[in-house]
Amino acid sequence: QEYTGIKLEVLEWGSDIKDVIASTKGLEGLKIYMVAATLRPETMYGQTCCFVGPKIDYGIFKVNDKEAFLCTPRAARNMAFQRIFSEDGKFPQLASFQGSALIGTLVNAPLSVHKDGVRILPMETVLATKGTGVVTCVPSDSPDDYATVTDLAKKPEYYKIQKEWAELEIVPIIKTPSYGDMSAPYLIKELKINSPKDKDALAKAKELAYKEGFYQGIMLIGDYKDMEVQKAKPLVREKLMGQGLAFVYNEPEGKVVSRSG
Ligand code: ZZB
Repeated sequence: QEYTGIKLEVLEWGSDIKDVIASTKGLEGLKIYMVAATLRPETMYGQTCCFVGPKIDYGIFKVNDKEAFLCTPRAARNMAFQRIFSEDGKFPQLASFQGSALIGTLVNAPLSVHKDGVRILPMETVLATKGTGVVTCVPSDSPDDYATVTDLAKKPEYYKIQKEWAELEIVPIIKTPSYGDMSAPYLIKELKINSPKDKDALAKAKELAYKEGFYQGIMLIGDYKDMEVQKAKPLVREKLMGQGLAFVYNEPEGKVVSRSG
């Protein structure tokens, strides 16, 4: 599986992790990025938050003299063998913690309409065995993301978050003939999905949204407005790569675990 790694720079650490970061040696002078793995770079305009699995282990890994990446150790290891880190096969770990510690951290989401940044929020269904363990949230076009932000906004105390973190405006990114200009909320309603735990229905919604978005979608925003998604997708990816905010990340064969299976 070929993903695009999206670099979300940390702007402000959440209260639970601030002290850990302050006392961690080796971070001085490094920009730290949460790295999200996506198959849909063209949807980055619609990012409203970024998810981590609260019980998953994460680390900060030194990439080179300027940058460090925050992701699962498994992803850092894979990246180190894809010439993403300065020394082949090496991925020096500077810190480690669980995802729950990151909740409330503010990050810059490249291309997002939310220019002041978006918050790190918990998603129970994030898989440690896929991508980077960091999932950027696009509720207009990802049914899983829409179901999760809806649930988070309903129970902010339970999730120990501020309600408004889960309620950033959802803007239309892609227009499709069958599902209108926001496929995810449309499909969630159509398939009567009530919870982020509704696994089978969400897997179906995801597949439908993928197909319709890719084959029939038209961009509604950004540099490639009015262009077909099929054409815009590689252009958005190249634009982000040109800005140093994205890179190609390959998931090794045989280790891909899909959420539906
Ligand atoms: C942004 C985005 C916008 C995504 C969208 C999807 C959609 P797949 O096909 O199963 O490989 N993802 C990435 N890593 C994980 C993880 N560790 N655990 C759970 N989910 C993860 O799925 C790849 C997609 O699953 C990625 O692309 C990411 O969400 C999420 F509008 O990034 B995506 C219809 C889907 N729309």
